[in-house]
Amino acid sequence: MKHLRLAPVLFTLLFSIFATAQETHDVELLISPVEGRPIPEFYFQPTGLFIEPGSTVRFIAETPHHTATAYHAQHVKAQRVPEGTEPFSGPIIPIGETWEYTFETPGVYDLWCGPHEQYGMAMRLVVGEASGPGAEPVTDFSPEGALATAGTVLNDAALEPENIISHGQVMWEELADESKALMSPEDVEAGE
Ligand SMILES: [Cu+2]
Repeated sequence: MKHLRLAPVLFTLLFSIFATAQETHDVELLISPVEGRPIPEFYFQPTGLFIEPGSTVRFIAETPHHTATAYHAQHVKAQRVPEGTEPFSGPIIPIGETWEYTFETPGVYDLWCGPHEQYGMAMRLVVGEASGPGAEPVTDFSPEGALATAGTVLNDAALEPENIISHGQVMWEELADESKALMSPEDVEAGE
């Protein structure tokens, strides 16, 4: 009889462990107009997200024509995902649809949106721990690095891996306006 009484407790415990590891997190792909500026903001929401290894992220195209693409050497970009991971990229997601990816290898993953990188559409996932090349600041703001405003977004203090870990997620609004200001690679290199 003793064993039978323990069974529900064990079941609950195992279920909660399983549920934690297999969690799915939503990230919205957004465009918002900015007052007094001809070009809107393009961003991932949340812009920083902590997940456990084995978790899935569902990218939701609330607005049209976005991708979620890894900063990977095979994409002719600075490597900003853990070494040994595949050069993953979603398709251009039609509005109202989703694309999912499961993150197995621990480390920092920086992602960009194919059509909107130069407008600052980049995000950071911390999978389990703050390790790998994505944990280092962006130093290349050229098209082969994290292009211009995408680089300044990723370098924002709110997106520091340890900050993402301690808060769980970081919203676009938490980033400094200066990090989101549209810049050319030359502007960034000149420190403007
Ligand atoms: Cu986009």
